Amino acid sequence: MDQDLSQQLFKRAQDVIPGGVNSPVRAFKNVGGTPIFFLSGIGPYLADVDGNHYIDYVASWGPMLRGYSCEPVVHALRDQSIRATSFGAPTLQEIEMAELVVDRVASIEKVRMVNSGTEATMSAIRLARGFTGRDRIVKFEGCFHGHGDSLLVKAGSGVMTLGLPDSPGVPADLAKHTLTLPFNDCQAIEETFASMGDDIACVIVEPIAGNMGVVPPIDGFLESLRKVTQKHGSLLIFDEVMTGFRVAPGGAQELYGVTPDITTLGKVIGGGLPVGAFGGTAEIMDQLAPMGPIYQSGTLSGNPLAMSAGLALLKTLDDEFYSNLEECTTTLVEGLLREAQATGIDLQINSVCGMFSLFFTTQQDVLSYEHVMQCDAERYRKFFREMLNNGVYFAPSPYESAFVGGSHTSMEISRTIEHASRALQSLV
Ligand code: KE4
Repeated sequence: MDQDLSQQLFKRAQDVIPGGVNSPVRAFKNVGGTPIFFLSGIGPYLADVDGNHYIDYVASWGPMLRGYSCEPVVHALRDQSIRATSFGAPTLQEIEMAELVVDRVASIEKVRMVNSGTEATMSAIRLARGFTGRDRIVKFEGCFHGHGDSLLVKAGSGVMTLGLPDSPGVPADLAKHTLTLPFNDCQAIEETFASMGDDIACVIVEPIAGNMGVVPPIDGFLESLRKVTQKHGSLLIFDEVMTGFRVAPGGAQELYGVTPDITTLGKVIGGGLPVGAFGGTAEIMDQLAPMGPIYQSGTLSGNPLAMSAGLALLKTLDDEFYSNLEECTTTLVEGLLREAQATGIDLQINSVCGMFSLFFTTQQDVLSYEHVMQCDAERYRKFFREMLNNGVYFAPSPYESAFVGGSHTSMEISRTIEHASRALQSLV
């Protein structure tokens, strides 16, 4: 596969952009080789600057739920852009977006728009700390919530020890307020809350982990988070930046029937433009300025272009969309597992509607960060490279989710399975 121009552009990019990319995971560090520079996309297909074409399963890390150049989104952007791209003042589209979010996500009575998932989770943490008057927060190993300082924290030496910075530049004095517990470990959460629950402002969790690959919650895990936070007056934050509007109309909270106090959203709600959001009960959300004392702001928050694109996409997501997405995801996953079995390759796949991950492992279940770390990342890298060379673009990291969208048809699914068969054989 010719990558000459991508290689030239990557070299040029590194002269003026740190690492040549505006977000680390794009640099292909986890899979080796040169990142692909893309030129255009249509439906489930991407074209790169060297003229190569790919069936895409990255979906820009989730936003492209209906594929690229989705007509309603393109038309909405065209119509809005000739009116104005930003006012820094209220618009009708912001109300329509808020009303749609409130309508679809049962736990949200009021919602505030921001410009990224990081802003959403950072703001939600501040809101929870301000609302409860507490500093301590709980997150989980393997879950990612963007690059806010309080969330770039790793577990201390023991399960209930204070957090340590997971990046230079994060003050130890801040990191110490963040506890990092094992995902899917009900006992750890119960013990932690028994010991210090009344000091904990909130628990933030990806209800379906998508940043260590897809790791769904085990039965009772989300319920245990809801129970202990309710008992100790802490808030439960579901980070649905990735799962929101993807795994079900009302997100993972609808799928699992557990109601958080605050929900963070992003990716899909912007239709490919920079958007994040956080919402919850009116009692909590009204603590935000200008209603309440907790400050949060943003020049381009609720930007009319992003609202128009997001609304255009979200309005296309009806029941038929989700049943097709579920069916498409299942067909692909079953096909990949069938080919792995036929090839004798040990492969597990975790999947939920619209998202899945491949784990090369002999383990039966991959249900924790520890399980993920025991998987064969090198095999993933070889599989990724083989698929890429055959025109199928999976996430350039074994610790990310792959995304099926509304524009993938049985043709792309069967072609992907065919290429996977050859890629898996190359691993034997
Ligand atoms: P952004 O700030 O990247 O918009 O959102 C941060 C974020 C928050 N919460 C969850 C569950 C997320 O998955 C993310 C961002 N996801 C990563 C990859 N899974 C975005 C890709 C990147 O970092 O470039």
